[in-house]
Amino acid sequence: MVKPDGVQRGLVGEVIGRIERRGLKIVALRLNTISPEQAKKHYAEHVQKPFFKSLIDFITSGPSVSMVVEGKNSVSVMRAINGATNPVNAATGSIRGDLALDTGRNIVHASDSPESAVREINIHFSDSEISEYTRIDETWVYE
Ligand code: IDP
Ligand code: MG
Repeated sequence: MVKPDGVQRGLVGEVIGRIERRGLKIVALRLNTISPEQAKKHYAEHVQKPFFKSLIDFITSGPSVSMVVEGKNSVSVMRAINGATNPVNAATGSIRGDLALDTGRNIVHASDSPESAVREINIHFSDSEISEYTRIDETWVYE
């Protein structure tokens, strides 16, 4: 997900470009303002945290871009593309390490496990919105 700060800062293309160039395949994509209900489900694991309310207010404050991406080791690769949660600790070369300074404005979200991915995809997409296709470069990306 490109969070509202990424959309406002004009970084949608930058984020999507990094994902595409890495070789991951975008199979679903939408720009919209997510509802508080969706946001609370999405961040349910953080309901007890002191930053929960500000996180929900922020993530629902304007349009964000939700995506489903597929590929070999896609969860760990996506997390590395994004970088550490706190941009101070995010590696240079990652989205957060190159483009962000504050934990509460860290531009992107990515699921932290295949199980979380399934759960989160179901919050944001219906099955019919997810496309199955072969990318023309797959034989050059995968051995
Ligand atoms: P992640 O996005 O790297 O998976 P999580 O720990 O799952 O990080 O936290 C979800 C989001 O909540 C973070 O991306 C960040 O925007 C926000 N967040 C996490 N910890 C803090 C904090 O201590 N203060 C403010 N916001 C936080
Ligand atoms: Mg998380």
